[in-house]
Amino acid sequence: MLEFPKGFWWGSSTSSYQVEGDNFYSDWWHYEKKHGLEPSGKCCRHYDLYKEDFDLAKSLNHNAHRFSIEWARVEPREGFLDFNQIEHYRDVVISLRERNLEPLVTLNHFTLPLWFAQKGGWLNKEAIDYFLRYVEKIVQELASSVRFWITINEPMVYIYQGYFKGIWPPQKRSLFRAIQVYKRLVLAHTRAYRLIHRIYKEKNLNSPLISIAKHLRGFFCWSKNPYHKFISNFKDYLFNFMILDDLIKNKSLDFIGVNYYTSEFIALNSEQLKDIPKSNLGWFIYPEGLYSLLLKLKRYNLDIFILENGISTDDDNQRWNFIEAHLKQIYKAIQNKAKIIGYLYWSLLDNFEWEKGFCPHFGLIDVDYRTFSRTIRRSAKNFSQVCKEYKL
Ligand code: IFM
Repeated sequence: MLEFPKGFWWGSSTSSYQVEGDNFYSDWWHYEKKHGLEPSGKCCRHYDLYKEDFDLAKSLNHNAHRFSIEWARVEPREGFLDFNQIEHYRDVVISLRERNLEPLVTLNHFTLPLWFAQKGGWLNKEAIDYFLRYVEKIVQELASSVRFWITINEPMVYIYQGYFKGIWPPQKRSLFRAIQVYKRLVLAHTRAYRLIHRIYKEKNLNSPLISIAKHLRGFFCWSKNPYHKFISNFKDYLFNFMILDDLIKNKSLDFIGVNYYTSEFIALNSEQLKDIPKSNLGWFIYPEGLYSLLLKLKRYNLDIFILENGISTDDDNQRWNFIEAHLKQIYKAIQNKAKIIGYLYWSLLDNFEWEKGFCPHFGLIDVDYRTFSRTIRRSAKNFSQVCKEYKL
C-alpha cells in the first residue's frame, strides 16, 4: 500500500477553449474555419454546465481543479473588458470553492483574442503590455478567492507548434521568430509574476503561488553513439530545462507546474522500441520518464505540482493502468525527496484536442457531444478511491 502525504492535492485539469464552446473571439475559432478542421463548436458546453461538472469532480473526491480563463471572452475587442464574462469566471471560482475544490487558474492556455493575434500576437512590441492589462484586471477581481495561478500553459509547446512546426496559429515557421516569442513569453511571465505578487501585497492577502505549466518530455538515449547522446541531452535542455532555468534566474517561480505525457527515445533501431506500449495517439507510455524528470527537478528546490498527466485511449482499463503506473512513480519520487504536492489528471472531461478534434478521449468522464450528457468512467472511480484515501 502506497500512502501519499496529508494535504496532497488531487483532481483534474481542463482549459477553456477545449471545453467551454462558442469561443467566437479566439484566434483558434477562425483557424478551425480557415483550415477546415473539425470545429470546436459547442465543445462540452462546459461554459453552461460548469456547476454540474464540478459536482461530478466533487463526487469523485477531488479536492482541486485547474481551469483556464479565455482572454478573448474577457476582452473580445481591444481595450473592451466584458464585465459579464469576468462575473462568469468569478462564479466559476466561487462554485469550485463552494465544493471545496481548490481552484488553479491558468491565465493563458494557447488561445489568443483574435484582435491580439491580428496585431501579430506575441510578436507585437506591445504584446506584454496587452497581456498585463488583462492579467491585472482578472487578478484584481479574483485575488481574494485564488491562491494558485498559472500564467502561461506550455510555452515551449506553443512555440514549437506555432513557430517551428507551423501547424497551430499563427503558423509562422521561423527560428528567428520562435526565439523572439520565447523571449517575450519569459518576460510576460516574469512581469505577470511580479504584478500578481504586487496586487496581493496591496490587498493584504497571503502570498499567491505562481508558476507556468511546463510540459516535460523524457528524452532517453539508448544508443552508445556520442552524437546520439549529445542530441538527446540537447533536446532535454532545450525543451525541458532552458525555460525553467531562465524563470528561476528571474526569481519568478513559486513552485514548478509539470505536465507529463510521454517520452522520446533515441535508439539504434525500432526493434528496441517495440515493447514500449503506446496510447491511441501513438505516444509512448513511459511512467519511468516522469520519475526521472521529477528527480531532475529536485535541483530547483521548489514544490512540484503535477498539473497534467493523461492518456487518450478508448480502452478505459488502459487509462486506469496509466494513472496507477504514474502515481507509483510519483510516490517513488516523493520517497526520494522530490517535493510533490499534487496530481491533476488531464482531463476531467473528454474534450477538443486542438487540430485532432474530438477523436482523442482523455477524459475521466465521457461526453456525448450530441446530448452533452456525461458518463463517469471506471478509471475515474478507481482514481476517486485514491483521492479519498490518499492510498494506492
Ligand atoms: O490537450 C492538451 C492540453 O491543451 C495541453 N497539454 C497537453 C494536452 C494533451 O495533448
